[in-house]
Amino acid sequence: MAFDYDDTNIFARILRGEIPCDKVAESDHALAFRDIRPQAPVHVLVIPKGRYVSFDDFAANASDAEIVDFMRLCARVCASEGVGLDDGNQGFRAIANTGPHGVQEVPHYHLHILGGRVMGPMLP
Ligand code: DGP
Repeated sequence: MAFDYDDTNIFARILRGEIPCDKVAESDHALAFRDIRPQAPVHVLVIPKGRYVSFDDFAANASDAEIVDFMRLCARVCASEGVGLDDGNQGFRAIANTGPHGVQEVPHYHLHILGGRVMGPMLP
């Protein structure tokens, strides 16, 4: 996959407004929306607005401002969805599937926030 960004991926199309999404929250540099195939009562995807293929692309190449903004939006989502520990909730799982071994389907970096039930053990 390298870090070659494909502007036709489905999340790029959501960001351009070509495809609708069930928006949860938005910030200057990031967007949060519900996964179309939810795996838990809470299943939100948080994506940067910038053109980053994967977790490692984002971590290596996004600006400090983009990274902080992204993480703060994640915190806002956890609070508003009622899963953030800070509010006395039961927590969540955050997953970034990355590349072929991570079984990443959409080549635009996204963090899955899953909650509302006890998660199973991590797969090997
Ligand atoms: P992955 O790349 O494997 O981390 O998973 C991508 C996730 O994106 C998967 O859980 C389903 C979700 N997804 C795929 N297409 C769409 C879409 O058009 N809209 C929304 N909201 N979610 C999508």
